[in-house]
Amino acid sequence: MPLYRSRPWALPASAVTPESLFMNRRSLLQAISTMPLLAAGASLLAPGNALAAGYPYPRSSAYPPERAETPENLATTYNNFYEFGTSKSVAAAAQALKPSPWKMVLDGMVEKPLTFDAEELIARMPLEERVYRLRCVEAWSAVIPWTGFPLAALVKLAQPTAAAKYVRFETFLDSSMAPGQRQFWQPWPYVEGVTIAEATNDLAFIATGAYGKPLPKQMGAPIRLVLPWKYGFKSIKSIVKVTFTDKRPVSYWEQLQASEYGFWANVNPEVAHPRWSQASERTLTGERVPTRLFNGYGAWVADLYKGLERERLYI
Ligand SMILES: Nc1nc2c(c(=O)[nH]1)N[C@H]1C(S)=C(S)[C@@H](COP(=O)(O)O)O[C@H]1N2
Ligand SMILES: [Mo]
Repeated sequence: MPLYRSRPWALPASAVTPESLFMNRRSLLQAISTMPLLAAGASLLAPGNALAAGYPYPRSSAYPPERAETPENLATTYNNFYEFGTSKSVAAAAQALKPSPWKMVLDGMVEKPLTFDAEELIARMPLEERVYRLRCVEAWSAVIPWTGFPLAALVKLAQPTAAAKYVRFETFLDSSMAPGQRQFWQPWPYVEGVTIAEATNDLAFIATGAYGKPLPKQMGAPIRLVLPWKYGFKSIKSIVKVTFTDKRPVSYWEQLQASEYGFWANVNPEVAHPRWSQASERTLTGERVPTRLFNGYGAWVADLYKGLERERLYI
């Protein structure tokens, strides 16, 4: 036993990490951290600024709205956002939401889980404007100009493995910010899900803005889903987590009342909700208009459901 051991922190020159190794480790760290998601220059922006960059974005003509756009003052004052209360007048309460910074996780059956801020993601995605009809299961409807990017682009970024069959989305969980989440009998956080085929359909959209501006808090800032052929509850707001999985996600509403709110929830005027007809809808400007199969988007999505006729596709 030596009387004197060299101090372990006094490293010999040979133990100093060679530059090449250091560089490798750094690129590895970059690969597993958020760096690849940063668009050039995005890191120089103060938090929050990137969310507002570049508006307004070019409007796509591929999705004709066919109905008059809902005035902004109506679409931003008549909302469902149960995290902030069960009334339609949640806009004021929702101002407690803090959309920046906004940490997000992409995980589950993917090549490599990713963590990033919503701003980094948005700065990297191909933003465009799309005017979509929105049909709530409660039989009211709106026509909203969203800004965002195809959900397919997020799926591509995630690189799901062949085993993944569904995409599961989760809203934030923070009852200090969202008083609705103090209702312990409700199954928080809000969860939604779609199949990979639905997620990669052209219509499936991730919205980061509305009415030519970043999303107002009550519409699900800073990032939400928009699935215009499904009842509105599928269009989950304020997403913090996207998980690829082989298990069909059970949504917030399905947990509360599976007989009334199922996994598929495709709009169909001929399949009544257990408690009311779905034949027509009331627009936010007060007109009564007929409801259409797939909310009028059958040309895009009807093929998704071939061979699935035995499923409860319209609840
Ligand atoms: N996290 C979360 N997402 C949600 C909801 C909600 O309560 N919480 N409500 C849903 C319902 S029922 C509808 S109709 C739409 C309403 O979107 P809007 O308020 O932007 O029109 O958001 C959906 N997304
Ligand atoms: Mo809804």
